[in-house]
Amino acid sequence: MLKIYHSPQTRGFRVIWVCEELSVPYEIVPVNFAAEYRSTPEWRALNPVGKVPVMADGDMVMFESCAMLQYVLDRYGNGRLQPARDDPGYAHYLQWSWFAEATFARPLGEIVNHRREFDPELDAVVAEMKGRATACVAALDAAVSGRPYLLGEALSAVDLSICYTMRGYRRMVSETLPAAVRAYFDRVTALPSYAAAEKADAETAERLKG
Ligand SMILES: N[C@@H](CCC(=O)N[C@@H](CS)C(=O)NCC(=O)O)C(=O)O
Repeated sequence: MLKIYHSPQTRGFRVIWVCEELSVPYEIVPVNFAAEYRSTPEWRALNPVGKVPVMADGDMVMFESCAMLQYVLDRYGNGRLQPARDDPGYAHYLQWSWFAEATFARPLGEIVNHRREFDPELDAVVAEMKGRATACVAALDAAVSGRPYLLGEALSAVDLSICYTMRGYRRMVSETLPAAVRAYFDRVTALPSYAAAEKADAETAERLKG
């Protein structure tokens, strides 16, 4: 069974959500997010840069959340939640898959990193990062205008990945979203798999407390 090494409220949520949507069985291994634990040789053996999440499938161990999504889709998805390679939507599937982490999540991650290192925070740095994230939301707003999902009529894994990042945007930058992206976010997070992933996330938090 897939093992997802996960700390609550972090990117492992993406993998849990996709497993829930595909009904792929998985087990969560709760991970203490404290920097001290993430710098131990034990954790670095699983994630050499000391971040979360990690996913294992038998002897295969990997880090990078969006790569995990692709692995789960390719290995267990039976063609669900992604267009076929010869589908005209495949190029945009790739584009938004990378965008979710490399472009949209990046400025949000920089805000978190900056706040961890600088007290008081430098307002100009945070404002710059918020501006970059907001430009991503504007791009998404245009992309989902007049269509239910990023690729058109069909839900795909990019919607889950992008909406995970959007949660961080709403928490860190603004709860208010432009109209089309707001409707899109509400639509995707109304999936039963989202509630199931939230439940799994909350249970992970409980297990770490106990
Ligand atoms: N690109 C990586 C980013 C991983 C990442 O930054 N994870 C955060 C939690 S969501 C983390 O571990 N942050 C701790 C740190 O950077 O020190 C991925 O998608 O897996």
